[in-house]
Amino acid sequence: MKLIIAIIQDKDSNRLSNEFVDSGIPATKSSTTGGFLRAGNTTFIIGIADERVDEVLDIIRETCQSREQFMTPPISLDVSMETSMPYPIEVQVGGATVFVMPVERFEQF
Ligand code: 2BA
Repeated sequence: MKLIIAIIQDKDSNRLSNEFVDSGIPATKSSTTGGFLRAGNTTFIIGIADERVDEVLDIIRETCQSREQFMTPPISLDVSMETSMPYPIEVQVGGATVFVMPVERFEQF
């Protein structure tokens, strides 16, 4: 068995939930926040048999799009105490960031 943790964009989360339900893939969905953009994203936790891992990864790959996003860094004061005006920077946010981990033991009571 493997534990899959997939961090995806909020915009793709409903479609991905529906795909998992249709395919009989059990998943837990959690609202999370990206450390860099500090914007909401969605994390799925999926416990799945080894032989279905590729199926799960294929669904994630097909459902989650990569997008460009703009972020404005916070206003900062430089050493001369002058404010430097922040300007938006473009960031490519991936379709999904996925971790696949071995599960030592799985119990449901
Ligand atoms: P955020 O941390 O909000 O990052 C959003 C996007 O900003 C990232 O997209 C990346 O393109 C860019 N980015 C992140 N850190 C950066 C930095 N120090 N300098 C410049 N650009 C930076 P993704 O790489 O596709 O990541 C999307 C989200 O997946 C991340 O949101 C974070 O929540 C999660 N993530 C990505 N890599 C991770 C990791 N190694 N461990 C845990 N979570 C991760």
